[in-house]
Formats: sequence, C-alpha cells, structure tokens
Amino acid sequence: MAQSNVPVSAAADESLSEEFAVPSHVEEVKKQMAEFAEHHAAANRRVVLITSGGTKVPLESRTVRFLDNFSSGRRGASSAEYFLDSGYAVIFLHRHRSLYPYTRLYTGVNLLDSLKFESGEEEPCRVLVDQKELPNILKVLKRYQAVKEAGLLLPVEFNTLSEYLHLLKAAAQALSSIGSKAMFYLAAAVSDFYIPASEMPEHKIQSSNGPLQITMKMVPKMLRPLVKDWAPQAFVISFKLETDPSILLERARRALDTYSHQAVVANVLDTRRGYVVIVTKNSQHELILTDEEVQKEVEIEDKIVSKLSVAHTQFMSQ
Ligand code: 9Z3
Repeated sequence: MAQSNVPVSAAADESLSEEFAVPSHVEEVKKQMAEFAEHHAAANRRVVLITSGGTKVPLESRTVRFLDNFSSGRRGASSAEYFLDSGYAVIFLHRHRSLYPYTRLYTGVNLLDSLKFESGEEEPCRVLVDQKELPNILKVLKRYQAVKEAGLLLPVEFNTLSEYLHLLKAAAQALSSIGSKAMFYLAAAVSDFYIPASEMPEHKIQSSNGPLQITMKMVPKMLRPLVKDWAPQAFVISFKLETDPSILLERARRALDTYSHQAVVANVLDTRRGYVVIVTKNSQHELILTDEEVQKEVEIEDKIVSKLSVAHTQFMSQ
C-alpha cells in the first residue's frame, strides 16, 4: 500500500492534543485494547471496534448546560451482538449510559416489576424472575454469560467529547498491530461543533445578560488520521446521517472520496431502523426490512453486520 512520508493528517492530530484534554486513563485503556486485540487475533479471530451513542458538548466549564444529540446507542449495541454471533471479538466504545449489548433488550422494563420472592417464612428467601416481564431472558442471559466468560466483549466508556476523541485514537493505534483483521464500525453520533476550553465561560451563563449567542469551532475529523496514519490496514466503516433523503447518497460518496475508507452506511433519521444504504467506491447496496421481517422482530443491524463481515473477508484476502 502506498504511504506518504509526512502524515497527511498532522494538523488534525496536533489540534487534538492541543485543544482536547487527554484523559488520565487513556494509556491504560490503550494497553488493554492492544492486549485484547492481539490475544484474539492470535486465536484467528477478527476484532471490531464499535463506537456508539451521542456526545455532550458543554457550554460552561462548570457545566450546567450542554448541547446533546438524539442518538440512543441502539445501532451500536445491537450491532455488537450480531458481530459477536458472527465470530468477532468486540471493543465497544460507548457513551456512558447509552444502550448496552443484551441489557438494551430490557430498557423499557421496571426491574422490580419482573421480580418476586418465594412466599414462605424462611429468610433469606429466593427471588424469582417473571419470564413474561423479561421476554427471552433465559436465552439472552446464557448468551451474555458465554460472551463474558470467553472474554469476547471489551466495554470502554466515554463521557465527554475529549474522552471520545482520545480513546478512538488510542483504539486505532492499539488495533494497528493486527492489520486487516481489525474493523472500525463508527456508529456514534459525534458532535461536529464544540466550544474550546479557552473560550468557555467558567460559571453558569446568566440569562439576565439577555439572548445568548455562541460561536462553536469544528471538531477535528478523526477519520482522516485514522485511515491514513493510525490504522492504515484496517477495514473502516463510517456512518452518514441526514434528515433530507435527497442529499444522503451524495454526502456518503463525498465522505468516501475525502477519506478513502472502505464503506459508508448511509441512513436518514426517521427511517434508520428499517432502511440503510451501504455505499462503497464501486457500489451501493440497499438494506430494507420488509413488513414481515418487522413483524418477526428482525433487526436491520443483523443485515448490516452480515453484509459487512462478508466484505471484510474479501478485504482481508486482497
Ligand atoms: C449513525 O448514522 C447511526 O446510524 C445513528 C444510530 C446515530 C443514526 P441510534 O444510536 O442511531 O441507534 O439511535 N451514526 C453516525 C452519525 C454521524 O454523526 N455521522 C457523521 C455525519 O453524518 C459522520 S461521522 O456527518
């Protein structure tokens, strides 16, 4: 593969360390991720790094207010399960409290409504699960425990935008040693804008000062250094979200042209659970859930992951 001597992305890389505080645990997490990746690659397993959830951007350094976005983390959490079912080991880089593999299936449930204790005088008595309240709990629990015991899922949390950016860089560097066995599946909805720490008021913004005007800077694009410098042999998938379907494919193609990675999963906010397009340099492939599939509770992530894992196999054999 042709590589330039000077990293194309040095500017993005520099602004990352200058403008975003480096989290204190980043080196420790990087080591964990590198060991995880090497262990699984040695067992001939592929490793996918999934990013998941939204980001919060603070408006004050002693933060009272922040800008957030809609992402629930469902795409990332359900995809993690399908990647595990397809034989991948998964690093799950997710926003704190966004949806999590397996537990996501029970987010609408009040735990206390699904438990009861065995009647009787004896203490301690046993607590029982009402399986009607937690559908498929036996199957899900078995799968969750098997994944955990086999050490196939490495969860890594982020809270702030700075943490996300530094942990993604650390992950990319940690996975570079396993070359094309690594996949990046960048499903997180990361803010494009932020207020630099040096320009942020320390204290709560006062409404008595009248209407608020803020200027935000552009968040550096991580895809460029990831593809060019940090993990140049990896199979890289980004996601493109729009609300206007008429510009979706053009934007997805533009991202591919700009970053030269392997594929973009394009989706529209309102239809994202049932329709996506996988765009590559030479193709575009629609994935749609039929009404019958929706009835049977098939998830579109099942289709996305099978399509991409086949494409990853082809990529590795090139
Ligand atoms: C996505 O497009 C994901 O599919 C969703 C999933 C965030 C829509 P949920 O978490 O939703 O299941 O509720 N992720 C990427 C969104 C994004 O911000 N992409 C950037 C862009 O479109 C490029 S990296 O410009």
